[in-house]
Amino acid sequence: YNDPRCRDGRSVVVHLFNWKWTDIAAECERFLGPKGYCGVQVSPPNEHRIVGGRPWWERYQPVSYKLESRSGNRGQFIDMVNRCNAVGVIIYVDAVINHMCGADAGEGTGTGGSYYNTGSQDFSGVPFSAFDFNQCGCGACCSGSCGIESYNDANQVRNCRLVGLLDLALGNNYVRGKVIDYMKDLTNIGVAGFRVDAVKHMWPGDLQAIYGSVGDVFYANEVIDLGGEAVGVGDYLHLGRVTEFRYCNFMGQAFRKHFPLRDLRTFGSSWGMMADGSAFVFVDNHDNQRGHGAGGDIILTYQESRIYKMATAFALAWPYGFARIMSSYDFGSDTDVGPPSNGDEIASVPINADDSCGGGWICEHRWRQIYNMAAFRNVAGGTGVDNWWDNGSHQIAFSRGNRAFIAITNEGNLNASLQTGLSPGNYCDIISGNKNGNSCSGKTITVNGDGTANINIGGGDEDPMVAIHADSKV
Ligand code: LM2
Ligand code: CA
Repeated sequence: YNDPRCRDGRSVVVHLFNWKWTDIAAECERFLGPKGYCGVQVSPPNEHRIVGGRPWWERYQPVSYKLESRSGNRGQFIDMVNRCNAVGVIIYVDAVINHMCGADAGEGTGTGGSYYNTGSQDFSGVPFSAFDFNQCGCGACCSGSCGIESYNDANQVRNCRLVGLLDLALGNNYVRGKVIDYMKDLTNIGVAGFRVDAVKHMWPGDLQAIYGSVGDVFYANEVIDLGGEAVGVGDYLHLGRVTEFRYCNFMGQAFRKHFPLRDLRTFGSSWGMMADGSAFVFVDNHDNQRGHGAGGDIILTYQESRIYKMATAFALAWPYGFARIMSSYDFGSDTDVGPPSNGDEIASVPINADDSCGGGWICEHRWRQIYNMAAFRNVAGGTGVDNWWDNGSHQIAFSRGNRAFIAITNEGNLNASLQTGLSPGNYCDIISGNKNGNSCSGKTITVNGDGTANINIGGGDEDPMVAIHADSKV
């Protein structure tokens, strides 16, 4: 369950949040495959509620398990999986299995035309009926309101309604069977794993039974745990990787200078985070980048691009956890707004000549400082941290064995002769440029016979860091 199943030494996945299947297929072929990304986390592919104004979060309100969503239909989904797999890029599905749509939805039809009625709790496209949900009352959900009133009460967290969403009775064999069929349909199509939504709100035993039947694929269990609640990440570590939300907070604190970068020397499980082999890590996700979920103002996003690039560079250079990059669309300050669209149809992602995206799509995964660091992580492979250096404050540098080296300053100019661990030669700095054959469009860094190099970074630079690796030699 913990093995991400990346192909050919790849190591970083991208969340193409709310992209259409046809665009993801093209992106695998034209960019993700060539740049060495491992895979894509896609938005929930199942039929969902249509909410007026089309907020992004309608995707988290399932109506059936038909593969008919705002991102496209079943045929388009299958074509995407096949085309991505063919270029070595795997697909993870965001599986929303804790609940169906909000109790407030009433009567209607979903994106695949299936009828639902939340009064009678009928979802004809599955079908589910009232027997299949945790009902209000101390038989299942014992909170007065039927919602989760206390996160100190594990029964409420698992059996009551998360933000009013009708809560599936996953202990019921019929319900489990429908969820298993859905997930197996996806693995049969060629999906390599799942980001499982709202895992904190499901019983570990139910998930164990479901995963046991779905089979041995990758699972990234989403559990928001910043401490102090009845349910935590520890309850799920036997079920695959688990999201490490503390990591987002630490990255925000570090690059906002709440503590010196020097302290990151020991960054890892000794900081109260889970073990390396369990962690699913990211600087931000689709919730906390817009103030949903946990984290608040400490979270770094594309909106503060300079320190976001710095934090992402560190995250991808540092050997802890399996890493996911967020790929956003611009939401300004509207935390509900859905993806760029032409009416109900999600807009295609236009690609500019400089590799960036237009049309309101941010495409962090196409920022050179980010995609080149994904390659850095591939090249570093399983090597450890060596040659740590710091100035006692906000300047750090380290190598990954003899494979890769990075230096970052978050305060003042960095001018020092540092041990890179690399073999002698000229290297292209992949932060400021790209290597093309034997030339480099950015800075060139010379590693001397003894492995040292003169590192000079302006503290006020837009990208106050340099990174080189075995494959960036020119
Ligand atoms: C998740 N992880 O555990 C997702 O990452 C998160 O994005 C989902 O919430 C949540 N769990 C449920 O799958 C989002 C969003 C909520 C939104 C729900 C359902 O953050 O704001 O709730 O999706 O669409 C919305 C309304 C809320 C309403 C609810 C039910 O914001 O006010 O509650 O729908 O209609 C009455
Ligand atoms: Ca539940």
